[in-house]
Amino acid sequence: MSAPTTPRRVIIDTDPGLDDAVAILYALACGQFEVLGLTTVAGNIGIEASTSNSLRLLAAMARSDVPVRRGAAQPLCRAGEELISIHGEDGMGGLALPAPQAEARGEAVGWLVEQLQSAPAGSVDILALGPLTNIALLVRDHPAVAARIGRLIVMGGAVDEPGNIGARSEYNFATDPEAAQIVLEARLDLTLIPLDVTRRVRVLPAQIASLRSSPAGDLCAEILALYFGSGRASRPLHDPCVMLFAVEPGLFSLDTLRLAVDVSDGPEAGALVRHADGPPIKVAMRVDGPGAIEALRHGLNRAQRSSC
Ligand SMILES: [Ca+2]
Repeated sequence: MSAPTTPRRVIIDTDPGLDDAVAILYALACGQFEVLGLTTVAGNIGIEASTSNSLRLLAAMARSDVPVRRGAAQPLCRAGEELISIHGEDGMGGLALPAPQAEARGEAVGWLVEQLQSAPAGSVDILALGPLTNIALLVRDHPAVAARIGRLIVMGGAVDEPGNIGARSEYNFATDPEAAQIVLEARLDLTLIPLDVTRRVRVLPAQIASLRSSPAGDLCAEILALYFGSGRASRPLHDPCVMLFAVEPGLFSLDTLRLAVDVSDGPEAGALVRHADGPPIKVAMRVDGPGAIEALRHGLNRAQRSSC
């Protein structure tokens, strides 16, 4: 185990989304993170629903003390798409969540600047679970502040694995290819968590019941039941892999790859391509899938065991 001994200060950039929700629940429950706030981005659903879902999820966990800041409503240069069929009309598969107990105040990028400037350089990590629009705006408009990010762990892209939007393109990067390009070229302490590993962290229906021993685990089990829909033998946990890498990096194996992002207008926009002139990027290419599911279960259930 290589878990940090003190909670790591993190900001979660997110577009919930069912697998975002599992990732956020884990982050709140596992005791390894001090979650400074959630910044929202248009992705699985539009920015208002993404923000509302974040607030409702925090309300369900009695964690409305965690601030939510509304982020980018559109990709940097492209028309946004409403792909609500992925996670149901509200982006959460119709999950029953309480009304928000707080409001989203201010906007995401300005708040990120405040947080990063007021903390020691390198002491705040960003866990990015959606299109990279907010992070690209931070890099583009405030590069010196972006350089103060500790670790930036990003779910996105597909290297050797087929895409989930196009034959080679993954959803988060395909939604805003230019943002992905800006972030990959920013020379930050970036680790990429692509489909090559997230498709191998799969939960089975028979495992859902084992999550039910804490409030976070109960809600996670409800979410996963919706995520399965009907008749699927297993489901990949894309976004939770970001949190699991942050806590248990030993579950993953990294390669350093030189990569570029396809920013054409073609059907593979957003696809990652190996490119000799591309920036060197740390990429998780292999994972202990069953170990990752066990780490998820352990983290979700921690709150019950320690009564915190
Ligand atoms: Ca997401």
